[in-house]
Amino acid sequence: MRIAVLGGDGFVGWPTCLHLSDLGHEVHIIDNLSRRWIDAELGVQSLTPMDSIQERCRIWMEVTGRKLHFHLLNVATEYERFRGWLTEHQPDAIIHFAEQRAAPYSMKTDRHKVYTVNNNVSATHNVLAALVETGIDAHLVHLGTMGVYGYSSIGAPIPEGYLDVEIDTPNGKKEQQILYPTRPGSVYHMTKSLDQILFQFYAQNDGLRITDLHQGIVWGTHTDQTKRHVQLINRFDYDGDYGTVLNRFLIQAAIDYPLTVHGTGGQTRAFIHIRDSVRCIELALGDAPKAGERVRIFNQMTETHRVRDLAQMIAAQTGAEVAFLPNPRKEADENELIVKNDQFLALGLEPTTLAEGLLDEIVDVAKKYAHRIDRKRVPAVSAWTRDIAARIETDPEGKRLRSVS
Ligand code: USQ
Repeated sequence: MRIAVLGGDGFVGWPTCLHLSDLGHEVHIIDNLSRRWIDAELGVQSLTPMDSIQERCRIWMEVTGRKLHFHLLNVATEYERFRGWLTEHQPDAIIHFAEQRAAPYSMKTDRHKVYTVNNNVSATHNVLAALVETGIDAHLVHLGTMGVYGYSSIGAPIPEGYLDVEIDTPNGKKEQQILYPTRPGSVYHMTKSLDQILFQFYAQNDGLRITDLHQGIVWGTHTDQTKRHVQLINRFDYDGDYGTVLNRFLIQAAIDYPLTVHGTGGQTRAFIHIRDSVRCIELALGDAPKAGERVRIFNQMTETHRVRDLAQMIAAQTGAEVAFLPNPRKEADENELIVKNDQFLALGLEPTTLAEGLLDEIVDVAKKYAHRIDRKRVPAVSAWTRDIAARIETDPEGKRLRSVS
């Protein structure tokens, strides 16, 4: 297949490109390199040293003999260029990662909220409008999030996208399936909720073939392909805005930094290893809906864990300290989470779980590159509201309290 990967330079985008190229697909990376610009804006860098996208593609060619095509293009702001690109290249599938993906970044300031909404919603809508206009029947696979469902404890498993409801009508009860009601917990998660409505409309109105992957928190860094050469290494975020919880705890343990649990750590979340993430995308590509069918929604996760259990498990393994900090986010202190993921299991996904020794691999990567970590960038300091901002802990190590005399 000829596959366009929008956002193919990012944390999941890059390993996905390598995985699909390895399977023999013709892969085109479309990216505006915004994630690299955000690093510059925030003054942080990936824990792992990343080469330029052109250099990464050159190395992949050298190692495998396979070409990765790179196109510098902003899908959110360069609609006509993107439409022209589609007409010229006629992809069979499009994988859409081209969205700002960090909840804390999206809540930093009003400017970050506006950027996240404009970028994410425009990118998605531009892809949909361009597919209709060009008449290209590509399967669109979108990286959505488990966070669209919200985190209230309902005591029932979260279905894969659609909820069975009974509606009272004058002729008795009528059964229907509706999109699971969204309850986003950040501006970022809200944009993915808006995406769902855009997909529903274009699948119904224009027969676009769309799959939406409701992905959990990705952990890990290496895949079989990124390990093939040191310059193919994936990015690894540890900072308070882009680092995600499990990867953050592991690097914190590696550099002897207290594990930064927000609140009581009673938040239960869904997780998936990066290797499974790229495999799921392969499986979703092979299971495209037909024109006229509703959007296919998969829950792309393999297990659920409570944040404090993760911290305690890592502390027990590594001897790290656990710090319970005021939560910079507005979220439930404690929640239960049961999630259905039957569709990927039925397609042959064999989940990689936390139990499989891969935690050590991440601690080893973190130790190897520990000299690249700026400890001041570890605390999460983006607050969800003004009131919360007033009580954020910016110094979990307690350095400012240390006597210098
Ligand atoms: N948390 C801590 N300590 C930390 C960092 C996070 O206790 O140092 C807590 C947060 O308060 C939250 C939970 O861990 O309750 C998860 O936070 P996260 O930063 O790991 O994940 P999140 O902000 O939800 O976002 C990440 C990705 C996003 C993806 C989402 C999947 O950045 O792109 O959509 O995971 S999900 O969470 O299932 O919606």
